Amino acid sequence: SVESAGAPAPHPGLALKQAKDAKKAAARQKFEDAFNVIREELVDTFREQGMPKEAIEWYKRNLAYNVPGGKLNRGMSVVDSVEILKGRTLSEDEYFKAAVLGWCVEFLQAYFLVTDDLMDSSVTRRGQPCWYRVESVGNIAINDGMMLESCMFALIRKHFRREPYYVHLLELYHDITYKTEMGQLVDLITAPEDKVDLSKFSLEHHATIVKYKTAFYSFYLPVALAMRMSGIVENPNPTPENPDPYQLANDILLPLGEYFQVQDDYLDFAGTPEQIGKIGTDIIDNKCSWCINTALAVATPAQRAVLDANYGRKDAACEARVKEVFEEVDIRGRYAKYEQAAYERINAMIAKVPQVTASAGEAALRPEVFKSFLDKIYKRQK
Ligand code: DMA
Ligand code: MG
Ligand code: MG
Ligand code: MG
Repeated sequence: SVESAGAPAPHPGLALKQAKDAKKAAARQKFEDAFNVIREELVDTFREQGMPKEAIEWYKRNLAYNVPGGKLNRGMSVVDSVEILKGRTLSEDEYFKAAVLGWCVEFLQAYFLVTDDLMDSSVTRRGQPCWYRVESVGNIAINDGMMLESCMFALIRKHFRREPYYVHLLELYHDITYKTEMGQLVDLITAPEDKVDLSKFSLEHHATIVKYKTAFYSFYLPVALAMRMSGIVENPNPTPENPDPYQLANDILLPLGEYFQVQDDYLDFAGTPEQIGKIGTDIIDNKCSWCINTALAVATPAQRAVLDANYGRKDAACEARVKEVFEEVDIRGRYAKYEQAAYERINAMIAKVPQVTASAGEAALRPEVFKSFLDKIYKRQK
């Protein structure tokens, strides 16, 4: 037969996976191509202000070092969501605009990460030294971070100022930035460097922190932006059968974001730097993370004493003692259970989203928007 003459025929499942991976890679490439256009625009505008040559070079390096190179889940979700909401392939112009909104989320994220790494005294990010630790950057990273935020508003103004939903976009970026900063505040003051008090931690307190510092900007923001761009409006008279689409998105995406940050907390402990691109600092930083809260809930008095004596100390041996207790109380097994339960709980919420039958050509909030986001993060290893 034909098969026996050459190499064995590939397994049909494998061929499907390869086709899927190729499609994913192409989508990522297209999104990254949009970044090159956006970066050129920003640098041109910067140059036109008559900035000195060294400033132009610095600005370029800030953009190149801090904006691309992440997983791009948040940014690409804007594009994916616009496609799903509109229920069709986007025109080139629509694609680029959706990509601008997506890259704006990535700029916002870059701003948060540059400042977060300074405040968390982190060492590496995305497999390279944190920006503030790069030779001759130091505290200039604070201003560089703020400039990344300003880039976002400059881009929205340039590409959306004539759109009827412009003010909604501005309000979203402003409101969500504010909420994220509230979350960072609670995260930081719950983790004082000089005073470890594990009795202040709880899973409820953790839930508040992660909702504000992560869930709004990472999950609600990309989808709400896509909804605005697709022309979806609020429902001023919501009923259980016909809910407000923004409230509905909020109700599903915040739990999804909480799950995502629990993954981040778990990977801070269990992931290798090669895998997650950063060195975990939560134990040394005295963070109110999912791992310590889960351990505290089940620790014996002896284990609790070890945690009290070693958590939040700037000392590798203390960190190792805490990690031993995490292993003893089976944080790995408990996390696997948590992840499965979260996945099922969120899927059940998505299954209840009313199937809005949109009239032809009209965008509608479809459950696939949430499903696609959930499937991007389920069992993630980085
Ligand atoms: C993430 O907190 C939240 C923001 C706003 C960056 P984190 O410090 O756990 O993030 P990472 O683990 O990436 O430093
Ligand atoms: Mg951090
Ligand atoms: Mg932090
Ligand atoms: Mg973290």
